Amino acid sequence: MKDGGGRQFGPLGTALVIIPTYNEAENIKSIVARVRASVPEAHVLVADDNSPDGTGKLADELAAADDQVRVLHRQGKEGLGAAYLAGFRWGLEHGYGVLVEMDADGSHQPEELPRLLTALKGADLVLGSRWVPGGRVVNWPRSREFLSRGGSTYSRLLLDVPIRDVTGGFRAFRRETLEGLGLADVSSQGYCFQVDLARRAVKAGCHVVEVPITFVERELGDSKMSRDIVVEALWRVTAWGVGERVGRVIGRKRR
Ligand SMILES: Nc1nc2c(ncn2[C@@H]2O[C@H](COP(=O)(O)OP(=O)(O)O)[C@@H](O)[C@H]2O)c(=O)[nH]1
Ligand SMILES: [Mg+2]
Repeated sequence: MKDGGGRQFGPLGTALVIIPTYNEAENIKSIVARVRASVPEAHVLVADDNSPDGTGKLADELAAADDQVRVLHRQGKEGLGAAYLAGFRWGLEHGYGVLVEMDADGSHQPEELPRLLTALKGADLVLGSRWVPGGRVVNWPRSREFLSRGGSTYSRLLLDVPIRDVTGGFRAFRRETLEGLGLADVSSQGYCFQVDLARRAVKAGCHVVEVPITFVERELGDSKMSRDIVVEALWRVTAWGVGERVGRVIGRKRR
């Protein structure tokens, strides 16, 4: 497998599409095939947490048949954040110029990847966004939409990040952007992992661009969303927001 060659996307270098999986046996083959068809130059890294349903083995079969597909086997379920961090580390070590986050369940449509990658030519970080004009969700229950919109609004206001879809997970980073985010001390896991990276990028002065996407609710397999993930996001976002405000007030008094 060639690394960092950078053909279609020119100076940015080769893109690595990282797909975290936990029990996605019904989805993994079609999603990888769709990525390979949509962006043939890009490489794929499946980051599997030892899925009991054999997703990792199916991914190995794909990798055996295709030089541009690799699998990162992890010991057990440690959450989305940890899987992405391991995937980023692997991608940076192997010289990729662009690192992409994408779900395995078809919610993020691989056919929209070229638009994200094109936008990255003029940005440090591109976010696939459900909540900008032109963005939408298909087949989502009202409760999920309410939670997602509410979570984004709460994070945007509390953390002062000018982003409409802060919790989304369909994203393209330049390698330099990721290198500047201090990934070594990221410990957030679920949705707040995405909020954490977005707020770090804004703080680092990155040019963040939102590109409208159509998010399609999964048809196969089960969501790993849980109460714990929502609770973790709520308390962490609140703690970050309060911490920053207190820090600013103390800084002002000292001056
Ligand atoms: N490696 C890994 N992947 C995970 C974990 N939790 C979720 N995922 C994957 O992350 C993506 C998004 O999760 P999903 O359950 O669809 O969440 P939802 O879209 O918010 O309902 C999917 O590809 C999952 O298989 C985990 O603990 N480890
Ligand atoms: Mg999903």
